Amino acid sequence: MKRPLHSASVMPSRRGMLFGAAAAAAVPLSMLGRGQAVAQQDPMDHTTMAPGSASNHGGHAGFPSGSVPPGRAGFDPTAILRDFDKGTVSTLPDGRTLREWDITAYDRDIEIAPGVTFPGWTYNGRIPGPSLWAREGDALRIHFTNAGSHPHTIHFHGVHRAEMDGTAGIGAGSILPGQRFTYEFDAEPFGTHLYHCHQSPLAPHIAKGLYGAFIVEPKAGRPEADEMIMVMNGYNTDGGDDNEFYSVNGLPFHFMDHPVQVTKGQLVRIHLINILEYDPINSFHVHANFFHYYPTGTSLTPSEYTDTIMQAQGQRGILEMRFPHPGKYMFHAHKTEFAELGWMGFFEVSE
Ligand SMILES: [Cu+2]
Repeated sequence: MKRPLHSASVMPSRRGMLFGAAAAAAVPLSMLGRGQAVAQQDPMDHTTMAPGSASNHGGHAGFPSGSVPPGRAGFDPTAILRDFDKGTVSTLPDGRTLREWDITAYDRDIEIAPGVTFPGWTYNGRIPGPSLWAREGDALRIHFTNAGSHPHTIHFHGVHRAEMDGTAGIGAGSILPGQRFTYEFDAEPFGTHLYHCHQSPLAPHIAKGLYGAFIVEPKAGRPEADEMIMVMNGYNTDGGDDNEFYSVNGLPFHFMDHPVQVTKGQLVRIHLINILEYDPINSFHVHANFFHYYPTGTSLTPSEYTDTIMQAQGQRGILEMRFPHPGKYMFHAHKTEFAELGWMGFFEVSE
């Protein structure tokens, strides 16, 4: 949906700019750096960008690349891969495990790509927010503080009572700036889920960065594996109706510069979540390998053996694979445009 301040005459769409620039310069799309693909000046001040500051060193087999150092962004997608936050654990009088987390929403400017600062809305200062991990049947309490500039909520995917749904207008509803609320429910069903803000207008409240993974482990567990989380997202940096950058775990091109380290023959389990706004479909493709896919992670029996899957917004699932050979293998959105705007990376397999 176009917003009136961003009509095509004021703010050309990313696609228009990309193809216009490509035609004018008569160079392949894949050779364009992101600096050329993104507006230099944003009348809505959604993003500030120093002219010519986006790097384009094209160092990866002809693909444009250049990720921002995690130290400058303030969080590290590689650390997020294996950062399962199990909360503060105690035991209830009935013997059940209680897990508690503190989550604070606040506004934070994040350098998502070299020279590109995104005015994010975050849970705990990072995009995606913390990846909450629980075992099926655990009691959960999420102590939410809104320290941001707008009303927010936390809406969990899972089974719970209406007043714990984090939906504006139901139960506590919108949590206003300065207010707190504790969401309380049980971890069910097992699977790979997510949480996100559910305040209107919904698209920007999600797209600004208010989302994260919510993993519920089956009671009996799963086979031992190198387990990781990949949250697929996008960044609308010009205030239009599409995205200018795409990533896994928050920083475009990060896994090109910092390949995911895995061991030959070891079972790798990826919790893959699509929280992309403004584009209807995202996808995941791995090179030179196949994986078993468990949609939503709610079954212990895979539905498919493939090398490519797609997810609509809010969909997620578990991928399980073993790499039989050492070396570097790409993984990326099979939508080439998303890949070239940041959603690509490498697995690096060692003996
Ligand atoms: Cu919100």
